[in-house]
Amino acid sequence: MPPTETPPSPLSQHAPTTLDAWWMPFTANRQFKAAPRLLVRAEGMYYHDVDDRPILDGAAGLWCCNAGHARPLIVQAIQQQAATLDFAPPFQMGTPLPFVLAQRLAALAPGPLNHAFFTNSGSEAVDTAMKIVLGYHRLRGEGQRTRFIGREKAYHGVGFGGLSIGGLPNNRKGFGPLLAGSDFLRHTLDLSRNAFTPGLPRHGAELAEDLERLIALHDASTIAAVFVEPIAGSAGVILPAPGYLQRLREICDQHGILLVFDEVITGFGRVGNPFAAQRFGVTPDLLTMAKGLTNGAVPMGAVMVSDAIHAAYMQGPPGAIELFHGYTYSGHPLACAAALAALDTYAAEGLFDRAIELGEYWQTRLHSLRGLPNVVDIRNFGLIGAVELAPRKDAPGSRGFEVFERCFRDGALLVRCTGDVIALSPPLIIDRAQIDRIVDVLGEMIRATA
Ligand code: PXG
Repeated sequence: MPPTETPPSPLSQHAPTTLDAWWMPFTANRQFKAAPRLLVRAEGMYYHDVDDRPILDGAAGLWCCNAGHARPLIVQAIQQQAATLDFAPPFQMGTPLPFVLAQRLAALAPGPLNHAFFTNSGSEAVDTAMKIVLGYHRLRGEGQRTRFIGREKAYHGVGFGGLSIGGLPNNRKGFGPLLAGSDFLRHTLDLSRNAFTPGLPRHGAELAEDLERLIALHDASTIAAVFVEPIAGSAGVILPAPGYLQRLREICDQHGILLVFDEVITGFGRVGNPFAAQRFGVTPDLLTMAKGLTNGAVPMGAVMVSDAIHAAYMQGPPGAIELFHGYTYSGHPLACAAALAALDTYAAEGLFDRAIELGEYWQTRLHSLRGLPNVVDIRNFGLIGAVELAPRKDAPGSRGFEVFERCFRDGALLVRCTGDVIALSPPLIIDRAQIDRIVDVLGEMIRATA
């Protein structure tokens, strides 16, 4: 066989003969299988589909691949680790890499967030954080603090914990009463006052006072923690007004309530700085992460925990297990190797600065789509963007989906659609010409979609 330049397509080895057996997640299975969109390889800013068309990645996969695809350090680290130590038990045994990674993350995370608990996903990170919070209050003699406060339109994954504090009706409605006692802050999306504002919205900092309403209703002594995404991603990019997160922090402090930032999307440079906590200057008590932690290359999540919370657990008889919680794959060697190489890549290429360096250009170009048919709002912060389209009467979501589909099919561009919002989160290695391309294609496809 003659040598080939491009690696063999996985499809040539494993071409599916039927698409029926895989029940795909968060997907219209029958619609997808009738006209599949299959990606078979990726490099840098581009995917390649089954026809080997390069597809510009405007979504970092699914908010994951912040350094782009097939990055050499990460590929090598995974390959070497797989050949050196594939797996070892993390319960009452250890391997070196999770210790190294936890230390690196402690240095990267804000202030006192110096301890990492490893999971395999964002959902598991959120559920883990909820359990750590409950145990912490119990250890301090405040075991009556069992109530969680989430926020309307929030996404905290699909475990029963994260669902219980999540605020997306479609995700919740099929699954019964969920965890008792959760309540919700109002969301901060307000097109009537903030539509087309470049960057953070001007109005809405006062929505943080909604926490006072919930405290008045439930009494602070019953509330364990407030969970928020600094920027909500899945709901279609919802930004906080300046001062909103600061005010949540103040109110939590006044009442002994823990504040948890879910940074599964905002972490690892998406808004400049390693975490949104640093960009916004607000330090939570716990911080959840996943996705960009390994650049999406191996599943992994983590919860960063403050010194005070960790210290509350590290007492009693030294032989006692401090937290009855963990996953077979907590701190998996391959995931840790990928994460360390991802952190090295981010550092070597200054990727945590990119969202700030490119932020203004991104903002100007995105807002040039204002005035196109059906565009009712454009939102941006860091290297996140959203173009909101008016829903069709009686078919909400169909216009957004059609634009997404057209971008892929006719524009060779991957975007994310969530309802009628087109969400954008390109790899941080993107250049200006590629930003232009995203905006041009998206504009063309919005025009082509009635
Ligand atoms: N928290 C947040 C803030 C997330 O965005 C999760 C938790 C759950 O992570 P896992 O790894 O369990 O999926 C997420 C996930 C979208 C989209 O449409 C976003 C996510 C997942 C799927 C779709 O933007 N985020």
